[in-house]
Amino acid sequence: MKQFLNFIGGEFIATGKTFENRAPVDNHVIGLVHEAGQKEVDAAVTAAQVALKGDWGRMSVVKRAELLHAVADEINRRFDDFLQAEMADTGKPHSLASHIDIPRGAANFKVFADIVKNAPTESFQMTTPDGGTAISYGLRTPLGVVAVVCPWNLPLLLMTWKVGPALACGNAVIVKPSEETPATATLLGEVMKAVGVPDGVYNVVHGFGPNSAGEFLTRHRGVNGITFTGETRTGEAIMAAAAKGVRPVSFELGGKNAGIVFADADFDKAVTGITRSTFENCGQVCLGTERVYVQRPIFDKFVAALKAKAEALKIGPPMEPGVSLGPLISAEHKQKVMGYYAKAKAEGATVVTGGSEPRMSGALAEGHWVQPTIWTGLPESAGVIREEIFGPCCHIAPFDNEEEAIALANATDYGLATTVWTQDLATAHRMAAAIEVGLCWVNSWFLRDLRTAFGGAKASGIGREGGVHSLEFYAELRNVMIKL
Ligand code: NAD
Ligand code: 6OD
Repeated sequence: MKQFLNFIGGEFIATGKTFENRAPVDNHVIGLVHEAGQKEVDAAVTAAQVALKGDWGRMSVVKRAELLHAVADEINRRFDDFLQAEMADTGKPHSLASHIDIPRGAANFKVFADIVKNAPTESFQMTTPDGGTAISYGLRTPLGVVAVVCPWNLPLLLMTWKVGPALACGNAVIVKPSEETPATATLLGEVMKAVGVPDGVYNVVHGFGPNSAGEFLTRHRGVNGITFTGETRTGEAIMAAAAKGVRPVSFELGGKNAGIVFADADFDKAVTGITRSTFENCGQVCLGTERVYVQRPIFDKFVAALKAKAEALKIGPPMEPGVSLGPLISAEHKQKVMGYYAKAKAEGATVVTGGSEPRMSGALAEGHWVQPTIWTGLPESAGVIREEIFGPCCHIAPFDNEEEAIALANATDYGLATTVWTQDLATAHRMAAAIEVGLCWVNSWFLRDLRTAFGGAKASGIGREGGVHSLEFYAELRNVMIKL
């Protein structure tokens, strides 16, 4: 039986307490995960603190950047190991994991190594009250020990999106992967060891949230900052933990994102774009579209076209040719999504397509499959329009004009992302300015440039990461004033 061990101070550590890691495609047991308790979390914090005082703390940014490039190269050399591990843990299609998850896992190290190496700080010269001269400049220093608490939907991508810049800035990290997806964070420990990242710089503690590794880590006073991706409700609990000791947080949280399609949009591109934003990764993308608003003249045609696209998606396991829709992550998550499918019907939705479970054969019948689903006809007060579902589903409603579309898009506590489809540049700019989100895609979705700011407005997050914005969290900016 495969064992997923903690990685602390450069050693793989077993504990007396394990839990099962199950495959979403057929619910078979992939392996046993060794849950970290308070003792292992304490050890990880100590290992990280020791690393900061050792070679890592003294290493030049150039040398650090070289090591992080080596990490990326080693991930690419072991590409297939990471790919197999990610597909086993998540059940996501090979086409997705091989084009997005693993390549981004490597790129996150290279991009942030280069950004940190090249990012300047400010510098001023001034005349002092006594008529002399002083020069001041900014100096970036590491935050210290950074806790990285991760979700399960894009495990390697989202973890390295935080670990890359944190290490580039000279911090030591303790990663708490999701209990659902322990594999790639563990594998990354082997990579760190192989390329010579000093012991204690990268640590992994496995377990759950409350009364387990997640809570022990985020409450630990030896942790100097917490970067978290996950549900808004979990963010509230972590923020309360971080308040003790006034430790900074960077949060990427939930969403209930609107997709807006104007009548002048390139119709085929808009349908393809909304198909991706609604169904990719089985709807388990925080940036995904669960509310679609389509301008009335093309509403019926758009609903019919999206229905055809949804029904053409091939559901199946990662390696089956042509598959574009995998399972949901867990039985618990399937229960939640199916609960919303039932709720939509109870609320009076017209089920355009889907709404139930696909029939899967053999061992796959034990997997966590759901049909891609489209609803129409609900009032904006309906639960499936207000609450984040995180499944392959959306509600489509018509709108008549720009003001109405803006009001509909903004009528939510969340503010993560939107995707707007129009060929009118002026409409696009006005929408981008008016919709209350951290990320606005126009005629595209999930198109990423890692030098740009990424994060959520309103209840979708705190802070921005990406490019130099990551440095604002992972480094303390010290001002040095020198009187000449
Ligand atoms: P989750 O909040 O349930 O769990 C995320 C992580 O937090 C897990 O590792 C979990 O063990 C840990 N955790 C849970 N309770 C904790 C506690 N009290 N203290 C410390 N740690 C705790 O989220 P999930 O179900 O893994 O992921 C799905 C959610 O993540 C969705 O809401 C989605 O929108 C969001 N998400 C947001 C972004 C973004 O960039 N904004 C990206 C991906 C996912
Ligand atoms: O692309 C990224 O950097 C990123 N953080 C994506 C988040 C996806 C959410 O599921």
